[in-house]
Amino acid sequence: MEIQTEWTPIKDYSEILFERTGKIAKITMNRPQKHNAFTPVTVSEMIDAFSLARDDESIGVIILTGAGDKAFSSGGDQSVRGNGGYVGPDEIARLNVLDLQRLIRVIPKPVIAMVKGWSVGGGNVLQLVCDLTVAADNAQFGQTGPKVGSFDAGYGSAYLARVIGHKRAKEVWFLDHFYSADEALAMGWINRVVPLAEVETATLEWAYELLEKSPTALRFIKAAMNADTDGVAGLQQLAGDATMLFYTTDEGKEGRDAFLEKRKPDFNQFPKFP
Ligand code: S0N
Repeated sequence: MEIQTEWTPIKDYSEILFERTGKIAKITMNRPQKHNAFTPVTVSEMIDAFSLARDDESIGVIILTGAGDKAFSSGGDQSVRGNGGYVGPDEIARLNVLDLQRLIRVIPKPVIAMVKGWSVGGGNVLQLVCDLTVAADNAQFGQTGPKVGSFDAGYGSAYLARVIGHKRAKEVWFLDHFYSADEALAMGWINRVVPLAEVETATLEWAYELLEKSPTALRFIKAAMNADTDGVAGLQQLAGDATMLFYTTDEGKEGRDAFLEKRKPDFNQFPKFP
């Protein structure tokens, strides 16, 4: 398989890059001078790009990464951390990365984290909530919350415990150590480790493989796993996908058409599968 690695810009932003190659979109946190630490602007730009990639029917897979070889992301930019959240040009303190985490979870397309270098703090939570993670052999993973007076007790902790187990998740958060890519792989924290020079090709290989699979099957598998971990919000996603499919059936359309035609619906014509 020939892997195409030429990227075409989709939209210009100030703190991220948003590009595509064929049916694959790539969102890159672009603040390498700070190891791709994110501000409220970086996050709102990522939310916009993810939303566009979600709505674009020609996009099948989304890659999230960081600019340069030194970092995926070092988390929230501590220099704009104010009282109650991170402060952007509008002077409002917010934790909009939580909205981004949920968006990555509910986007009904596979999201792959491509990690080079540091994956730390809220940045590491972003790789965690991606569906798959391909890491370079120079990647290092860790949480710093208790060291810098912060914590993510949502996906960052509770979901991490589901992924790597409670003992390991407590070790990660309580001690704030950093773990190599091989250690993270052994914990089931990430999916694959490759040499740094091959990380984009390896990520694209998986993206191309995913593009050959049934998008509806992938969508339901993602939603089902979220339903198991995300309570009613996860169930809502799975149920919404079922409704979407039902709307495409003649049985679903009969209900709508009968209402619009002011007649009684004839649901008897449809099979009652065992
Ligand atoms: C990643 C580390 C270990 C790399 O060390 P190294 O290689 O020695 O590089 P440095 O010299 O330290 O860094 C290079 C330059 O980049 C700046 N920089 C790095 N990270 C940040 C950052 N997060 N914010 C601002 N600047 C950063 C350095 O200052 C340096 O700049 P110069 O060259 O000018 O000195 C190391 O860099 C490190 O430990 N970084 C900090 C990691 C960290 O603590 N991140 C924040 C953790 N918290 C979050 O991510 C918040 C998550 C969040 O938003 C949230 C979500 C849910 C609920 C709550 C929260 C919340 O916490 O509020």
